[in-house]
Amino acid sequence: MSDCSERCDTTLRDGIVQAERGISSPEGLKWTLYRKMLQIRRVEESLLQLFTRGILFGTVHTCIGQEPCGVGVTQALEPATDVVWSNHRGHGHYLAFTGDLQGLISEILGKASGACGGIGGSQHLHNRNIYTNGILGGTLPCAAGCAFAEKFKKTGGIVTVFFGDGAFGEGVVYETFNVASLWGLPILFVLEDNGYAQSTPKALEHAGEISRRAESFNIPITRLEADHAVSVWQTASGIVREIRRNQRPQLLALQTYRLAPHSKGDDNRDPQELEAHWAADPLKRHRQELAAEDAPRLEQLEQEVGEEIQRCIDFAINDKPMETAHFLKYVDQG
Ligand SMILES: Cc1ncc(C[n+]2csc(CCOP(=O)(O)OP(=O)(O)O)c2C)c(N)n1
Ligand SMILES: [Mg+2]
Repeated sequence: MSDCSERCDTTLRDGIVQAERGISSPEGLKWTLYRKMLQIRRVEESLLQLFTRGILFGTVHTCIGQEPCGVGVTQALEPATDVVWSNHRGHGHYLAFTGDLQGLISEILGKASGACGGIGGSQHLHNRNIYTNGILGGTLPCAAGCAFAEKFKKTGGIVTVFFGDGAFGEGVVYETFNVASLWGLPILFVLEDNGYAQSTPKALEHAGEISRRAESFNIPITRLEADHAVSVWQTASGIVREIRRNQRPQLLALQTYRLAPHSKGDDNRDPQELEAHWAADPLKRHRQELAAEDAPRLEQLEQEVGEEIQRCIDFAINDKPMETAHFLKYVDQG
């Protein structure tokens, strides 16, 4: 994978430079955040199309509608030193944090140029300081371990872990809250509460207000409607500063909504409910604000985003498939 990691690092640096450019002014930031959200939306729409065309296999969980969460929170982090853990719905977190478009698309298509050489796929993304895994709740203790390491090594880095409302059904979440609070770990728990775990509405699964459960572990909670990437960034920035300073965990509970099916075609939600949420699509709202500011700039941005994605898809489709030989060394040959 040496070629791949070289290329990924270059893309990662490009992503960081772009992010730094965007943050130089609040106005620039709004454009940067929109570019990231749009890139995520268009990539995931393309993935669904590739699946329909039989070019893409396996599972794909999109974050369509939830983009302000990953984009706003990761913009508040230090891309070089902080660590991110994400779950089965991790494409957006990965793209927003790394900017590694080619690595993501190739990875999901199972190609050698993927971030993990194509072997990890949609749910097992890794690039330097970001890790994703589909085991619900299982990422939280891993994130706590990383946070312990950052604290122990005095790197100044903090760890962010994204998880959904469904993960609150896993006991390991509470064990992690306990240890994180007891040991004073620099960790930001980000709950993306979209009201459903696959096809189960939250009210059928959880008693009480789930985010309040962190209170009994002495973990401060901030609740926010994640309908605008700028407000998510603003809130997350304040929390990140506090965690860096006092080396204590916090929970950011984001209210959000998944506009697309859980995975690909599996959706049993009320069509009227869906329609109402599509009307409040945070990407559309953000776009309207920018269109009023500078329509030609917006048009150019959208064209660039679309072309870049198409180039990466074409490259991935023509790339060689993942090479499995080097992984077989871990297989017991006896
Ligand atoms: C330990 C475990 N149990 C079951 C699953 C199957 N599963 C995948 S996603 C999901 C629902 C997740 O809901 P939530 O945490 O709210 O995240 P969302 O999909 O809404 O983003 C389930 C049950 C899993 N991946 N891991
Ligand atoms: Mg959920």
